[in-house]
Amino acid sequence: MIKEEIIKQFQISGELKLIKPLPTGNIHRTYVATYDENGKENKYLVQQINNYVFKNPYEVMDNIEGITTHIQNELKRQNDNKHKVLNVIETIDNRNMLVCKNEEGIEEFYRVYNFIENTISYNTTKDPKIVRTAGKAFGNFQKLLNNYSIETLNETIIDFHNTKNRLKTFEKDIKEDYAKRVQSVEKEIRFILDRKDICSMIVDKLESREIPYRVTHNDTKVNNVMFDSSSNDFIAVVDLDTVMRGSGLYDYGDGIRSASANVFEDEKDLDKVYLINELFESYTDGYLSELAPYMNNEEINLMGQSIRIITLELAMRFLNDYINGDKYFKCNYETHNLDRARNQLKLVEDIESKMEYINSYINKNYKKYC
Ligand code: GN1
Ligand code: MG
Repeated sequence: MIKEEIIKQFQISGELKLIKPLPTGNIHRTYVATYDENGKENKYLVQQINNYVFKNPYEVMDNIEGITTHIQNELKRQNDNKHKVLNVIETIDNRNMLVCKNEEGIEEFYRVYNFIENTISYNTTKDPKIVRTAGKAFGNFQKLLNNYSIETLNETIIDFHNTKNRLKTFEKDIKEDYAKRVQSVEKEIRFILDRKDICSMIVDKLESREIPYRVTHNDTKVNNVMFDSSSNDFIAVVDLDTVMRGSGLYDYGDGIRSASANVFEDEKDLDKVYLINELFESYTDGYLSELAPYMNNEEINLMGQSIRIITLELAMRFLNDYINGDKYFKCNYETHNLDRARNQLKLVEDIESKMEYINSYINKNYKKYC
């Protein structure tokens, strides 16, 4: 549990009433702090940044400050009062995060955001309207950042969505077999290695500039969109840690992967794991309704494959972490990462069986918005 002294280092007025852990995400420790300010209840999101994953939290916060300020200005310029952006609450000495040492003398990093009121987020939803809105929210996010100076962004996790590089690491870690688990997952490894050729598809086109670098969110799960709790319109895109430069295709593919899967990514009953076509259509429609005019043909052509590639990438990351002895993702039980990997591989199979339909829907829909 987080200590009160830590939260009190931030510029928050009122009296601290309650701190509750928020069991969300696979990476950071998150808490909600409730304050009372002259009878009004205000909530804040307090997070301990995982500095095993984010080696340089200063650079993470730099990126976040840059893009939240940019979005704030864009919304103002467009007289948009409906949409919002996360707001970084500074420490009492005006820094964007608190750096302190724990009892063992190890550095820890904390940050606080305002809790956006009257909003709701969905861990899973099967409502096509909500899924369409999520697609719209992430398309809009890229649109708002279309003229951002990409070169100012730090690469906070090197080669984060570089599937080609992820494959290299995977092959190296299989050889090393640190946790002596390789033998038990040979079938899963084979499935991935049989698809080596698709790992470089997006990365190569980025490098040759056939598709553009964009400001990308890099974690476009539906639960990273805040919705208005009464109208269900999108209000803001959150979880900005992995905002970097990259291909918008990974964002689109990851959105479909998470928003249109029938079950959550650690469901063990693989018969339940597949893409719901209607939700794929809704998300795609929402996304293209915002971004289609800004996309080039090469990007459109790769949209379908991007769903397959990002799902394979995540399966590879889960399996790689299992092989390494579960160092990266938070696990609730011993085979958690393996179950996640098997689930995502099943999803890859389902996506592959629907590729023709997926591509034809994207093409048809793209024309509607151009
Ligand atoms: C991690 O913790 P969360 O949900 O924000 C991961 C994503 C994965 C996701 C899978 C920094 O995101 O890349 O897609 O788990 N984030 C990082 O659930 O590795
Ligand atoms: Mg995230």
